[in-house]
Amino acid sequence: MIVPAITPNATYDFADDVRAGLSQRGQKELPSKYLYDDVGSALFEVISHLPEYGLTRADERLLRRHADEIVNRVAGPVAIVELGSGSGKKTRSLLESFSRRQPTFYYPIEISRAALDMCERELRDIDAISIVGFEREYLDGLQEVAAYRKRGQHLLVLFLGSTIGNFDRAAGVKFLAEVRRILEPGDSLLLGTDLEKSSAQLLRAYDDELGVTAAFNLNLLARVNRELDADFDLRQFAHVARINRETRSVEMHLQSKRRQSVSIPAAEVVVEFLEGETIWTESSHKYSMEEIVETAGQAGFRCETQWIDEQWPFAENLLIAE
Ligand code: AVI
Repeated sequence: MIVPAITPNATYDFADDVRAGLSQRGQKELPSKYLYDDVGSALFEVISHLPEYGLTRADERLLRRHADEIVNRVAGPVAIVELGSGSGKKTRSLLESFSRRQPTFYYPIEISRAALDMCERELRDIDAISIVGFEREYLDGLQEVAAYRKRGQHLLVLFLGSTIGNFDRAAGVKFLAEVRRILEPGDSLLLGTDLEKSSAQLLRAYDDELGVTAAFNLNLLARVNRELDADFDLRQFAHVARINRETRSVEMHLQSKRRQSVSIPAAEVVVEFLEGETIWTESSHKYSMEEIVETAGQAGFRCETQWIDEQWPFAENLLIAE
């Protein structure tokens, strides 16, 4: 069953963020959340099928293999809230297992309307699962769901696909602590985290041969053109993936191929680029197993179980709110 999605109540200001990120001194940057408009979400879906990018498939394999065990470890009755559902495909096996136990509400929370639509289409055939989508920022959506929880009902929050890796480590702990504040003791959080791996493997994953990740990254400039009337010449920027050893992350940048100036009328700014200068668009932090336990503890969770994929270093972590 699908209940119509709840539409946005928060307007985050794309123009302000673009102006601030591109006019700051030093490293220019654009927030990675803006990678996911309709085109970006569709390109990310393609990335998840690329042979070089094993992350999403590892996440799906773990959820498929351990779905029943996860359900058994989560006390019921339970409502499931997913922060950033994407297409919803990887959540299917878990929802099917829950639906065998009892009728369950599933609340996907997404800032992308297109992703929410895709998710609802993908999962609507599962019996005994009622889907209510929220077009919201993660914490706003979680707060709303938590406010309406029924007495005696537990929440299981899903934060899969290593989206936590797109926060820097301190911001990751802060975000988990905010999730914890909204939850009650005994609620759970299933956290998917990509684990450390070789630089060569990471560079292949974030700079694939077909150029899909390059298109995903460059679409951010195309989005600024579409939505803010800018005149970025996409052919004059190149996608670059870099390893940052200090932060144990892989970074995506857009590098200016020449000295150029770009006008962004709706953000009331003209931006000057030097040849070789970059816009930092995303970091994907990689975790160690011990670090996840520690991070969970700092945020007010106990790590109950960790499952690891054998083909692509990735961990599914079941955390319990203390
Ligand atoms: C969504 N997120 C976890 C992806 C990642 O691996 O950091 C986004 C992505 N960026 C480039 N490829 C995939």
